[in-house]
Amino acid sequence: MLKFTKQSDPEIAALVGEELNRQEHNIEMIASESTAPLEVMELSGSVFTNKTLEGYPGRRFQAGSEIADKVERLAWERAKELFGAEHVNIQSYSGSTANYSVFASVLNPGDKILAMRLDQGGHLTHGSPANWVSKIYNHVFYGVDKETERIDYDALDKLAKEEKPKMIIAGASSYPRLIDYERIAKTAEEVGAYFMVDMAHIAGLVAAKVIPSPIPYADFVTSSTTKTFCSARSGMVFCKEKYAKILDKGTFPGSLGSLMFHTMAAKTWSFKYAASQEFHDIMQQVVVNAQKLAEELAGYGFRIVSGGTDNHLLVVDLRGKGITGTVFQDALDAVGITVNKNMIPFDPEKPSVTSGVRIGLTSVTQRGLKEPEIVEIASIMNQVAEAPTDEANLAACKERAEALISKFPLYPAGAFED
Ligand code: DSN
Repeated sequence: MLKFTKQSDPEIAALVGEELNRQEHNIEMIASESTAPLEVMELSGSVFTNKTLEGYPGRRFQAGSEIADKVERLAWERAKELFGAEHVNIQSYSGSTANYSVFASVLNPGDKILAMRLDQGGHLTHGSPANWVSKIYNHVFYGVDKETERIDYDALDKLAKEEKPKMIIAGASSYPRLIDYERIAKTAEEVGAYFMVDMAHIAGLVAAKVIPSPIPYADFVTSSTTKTFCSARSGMVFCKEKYAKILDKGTFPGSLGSLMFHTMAAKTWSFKYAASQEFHDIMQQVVVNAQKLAEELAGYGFRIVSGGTDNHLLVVDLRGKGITGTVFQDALDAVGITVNKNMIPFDPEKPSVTSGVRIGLTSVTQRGLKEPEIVEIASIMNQVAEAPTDEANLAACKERAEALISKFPLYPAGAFED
């Protein structure tokens, strides 16, 4: 690995080695993470990084695009087939820019967007005051029902009828349940709003047909490609054919510049891989593992937000254990289990503290962990929660975590040897 960098810059090469070592020895459970297959790593580092291109196949602004054009066209065909979509644009650099390109395509400054509250599962780019979109558009927010902790569709519908937004956004960063796209699409149609779904977190599960797809219901579906989709750090947007031209124009030149063809090549590979039985089986096991972890943690007295999960993640309310999200996140980090603190719905704590953690199962499932290992992880987590500042306890938990994960290599042996 890094044959040339090791010679010219041992310092940065060493940091890459350290990060590989960290990932190899840690139980990575950040819900927005996955492990990029080696092919994604190869293609992301390929000579396509040298090519500057703008525009679309047959309509480029720079010469020398013949081969890149073939890549983009191949990606379109594979992506449309995989997701059953009428149109795709794969030029986004990330999930965030995928969202921006849809906004640039169909919205005007001052337009109203109805989206999910950030503190109940939504995303920064859907209208957080901290994100620049809040300076351009007006945002109103829906959330979850206090009892069920699931989206309150009646309240969403009522709000949409009062506020008459130009766009309704569904999709979230920490929502463990299926979303009723058909129902929100009906509301959007009734109020004359565009319906956009940000499926960044669940794109892999959707591609593998393990959970329902938003594509038949939404005008636009955006996504990053790193999370459950397990591909390059990049993005994509799907839409109905009737919006194809406007989306492409809103993407380039509307909101993006020259293309990142190295990650487009990697995504092209992933559109093929995601149709495989192997990928399907991994995605199915991701959900099984998430449900198993929820069940086991509940058995130890942790409260699982909404009572469980239908996807790759769970949100755990720690108040019953008398600890905050920050304390649990840091204690787990000390034993080699990586999660993030997370607001629970109607959280009494500040975002910098939180009452919960969000746990994702994608990376560990890719490494081959199944139910018996998930039972062990839940047991370690419980032991950590019982004495999160006791160094002897954390040392014992670290030993258990290392013993578990060392049996499941992150990458095949020798993958990064020169
Ligand atoms: N939205 C952030 C997350 O879910 O972790 C990054 O994608």
